Amino acid sequence: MSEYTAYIGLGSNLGDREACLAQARARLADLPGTEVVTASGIYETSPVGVLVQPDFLNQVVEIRTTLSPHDLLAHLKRIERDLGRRPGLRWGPREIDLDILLIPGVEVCDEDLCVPHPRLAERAFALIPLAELAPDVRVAGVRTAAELAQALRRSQRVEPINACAAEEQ
Ligand code: GSY
Repeated sequence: MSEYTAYIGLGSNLGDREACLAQARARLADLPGTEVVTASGIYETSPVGVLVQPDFLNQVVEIRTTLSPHDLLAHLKRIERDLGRRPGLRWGPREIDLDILLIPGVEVCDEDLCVPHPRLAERAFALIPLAELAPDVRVAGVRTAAELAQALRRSQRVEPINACAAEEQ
């Protein structure tokens, strides 16, 4: 497959959250045919979905890859398992969550994978870091990541904890 850009959402709210994100970034960089281009800052965010659970750390990573979207998904699921994630409550706490948020120019939806992520346009914890990397990327057809992030900024707590995370890459 020819190389394309994908934006991956990272989230952790169990264990050493920063270490989980760092290990996930390292594992993404090791995937076949894949390069980590850049990473957003890390944000502490209030949980969405199941509200009574620890706060998350969230980040978005931009990659270039030749893996097909379904192969990429399979690798992400393996990394989640390797970093300790076990099946549990659907929207409950987890060491690591890796989602394909967006692949510019690509729409896929089947029983295994939907890209763009179906709840991206309502999730400040994903949109704010995405807008840091790609403010002009179109998320829901007509609106950009920056516009959607701005609209949600006050409704969900999303606070930067580490403005220098991108420099580690
Ligand atoms: O879909 C990602 C897992 N997740 C998160 C998350 O990463 N951050 C916040 N703030 N809330 C969440 N709820 C779920 S489920």
